[in-house]
Formats: sequence, structure tokens, C-alpha cells
Amino acid sequence: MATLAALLFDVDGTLADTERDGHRPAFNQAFQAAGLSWEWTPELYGELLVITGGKERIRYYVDRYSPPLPPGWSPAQIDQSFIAGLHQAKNRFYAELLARGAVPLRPGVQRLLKEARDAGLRLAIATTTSPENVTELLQRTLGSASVAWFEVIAAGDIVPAKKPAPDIYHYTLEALKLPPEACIAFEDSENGVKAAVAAHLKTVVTRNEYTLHQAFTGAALIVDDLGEPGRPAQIHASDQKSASVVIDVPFLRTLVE
Ligand code: XBP
Ligand code: MG
Repeated sequence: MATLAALLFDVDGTLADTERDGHRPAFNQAFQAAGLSWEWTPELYGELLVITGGKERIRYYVDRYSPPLPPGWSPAQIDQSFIAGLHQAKNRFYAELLARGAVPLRPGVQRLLKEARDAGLRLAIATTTSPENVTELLQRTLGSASVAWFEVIAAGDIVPAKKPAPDIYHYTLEALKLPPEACIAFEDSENGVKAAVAAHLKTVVTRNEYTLHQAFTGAALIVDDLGEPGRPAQIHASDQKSASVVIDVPFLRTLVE
């Protein structure tokens, strides 16, 4: 038994469905701008999501799928610095998509953040994505003041091993100076749940189109989304007896206290 002190949020797929309509088309725009004919369809992108981290995902695609190179290019050209350049371009295109409002927050996210702040809970981000992508998403969906709502924004290359390694959660807990028992993590994917559970965190999964059929071993609760008053979210697995729930602060306290 512990007292709930903080909520730790993943970003991609959890705060918003950023992958299919955000990162994926931005990767394609970056490939095109670099003169590459590569195209990541929604289906192929689902396969590539097994690898977290945009730079790591491009490397995996090149090594595993041997995509065509323009005439005169050699495979050695696709080195880490080339990939880093592609990735930076992808993040610029991603920011443009967010600025156009292409990626809204998932149901219940804005509500729960407000309720948590009103209840005096501390907030943090623990994500694999690049820090600039986090700031951009928060500013575009919740306004520029929202970045400061999060006491810790742990993102991207700040730790050497990305999810499913627990490092980003260890980093976040250390920065908050809190034990895992006082926190709840929010994730959408198997890789994310592995990271959170390995850091001994109670984890709520809001699954999405890409992660629907994944195994979330060790998760405390699996739902379709956080729900809204009058439209509770369906529960797919938990110790709770009810079939649907609006995930609010009193409910979250029952998970840890
Ligand atoms: C998110 C990721 C990221 C994003 C793209 O995983 O794996 O790589 O797909 O962002 P999680 P970057 O939600 O588990 O943190 O290109 O900035 O890496
Ligand atoms: Mg995620």
C-alpha cells in the first residue's frame, strides 16, 4: 500500500495517436526529400513499430528490408550520420503536421491531466521519442503553458537503452525522487509495458489500433482509452470487477492504495 504521488505518461500512442498519422507520413516526407523512393505504408509501419526510436527504426528497416537505393548510391552511405539527418528532417515534417492539427489528443487525456493537477498529483513524461516532439505535441494540443505541467520530461537519447529497457522509467523516478509504488505509468504498447513493469510500476494500458493484439504482461489494467464522463472506457483485463470505467484520480488511487 502506498499513497499515489505522480502519474508518468508515455507519449506516442498514449497521449495521442501520433504514429500512423504523424511520425509515419513525416518519415515518408523525409525519405522523399532525401531522394529515396522508400514508402512506409500504415501496414508496414505496424511491423516496424517493433523497434522503438526513429533512428533505430530506420536502421532496422535498411538492414532487414534492404530497400532500393537511388542509382549510384552505395549501402555504406546509409550510415549513422545519414540516418541522423533523415531523422532530423522527419522531426521537422512531424512538427509541421502537428502545427496543422493533424494529431489530436486521445479521449480523456486532457481531462485526466487537469484532474491530476487539481488533485496535486505530480506529472512526468517517460518516452522514447525526441524531446522536441514532446514539446511540440503538448504546445499544439494543450497550449504553451502545458510543458511546465510536467516536472520531468524524460525523452529520446537521454538514456542509452530505449524501451523495452526500463532505463527511461528509472531516470524519471530518480528525477522525481519517488519510489515506483507511489506512481502509475500510462502506456499503449507492449514495449512500453515491458519497460514500465520492469521498473516495478503499476501500468495502465490504453491500447490502440497498432497495439490491439499485443500481450501486455504485467499491466494493472487494459482499456481502449481513458474514458470520459458519460462514456466510460471498456476494460479488457484487470483485477477490477466492472466492465467499463472512467479513469479518474479516485479510480487510480484504488490501484495503488
Ligand atoms: C515511441 C517511439 C518513437 C516514435 C518516433 O515509442 O518508438 O520512436 O515512433 O519518435 P514509445 P522518434 O511510445 O514506446 O515511447 O522518431 O523521435 O524516435
Ligand atoms: Mg507508446
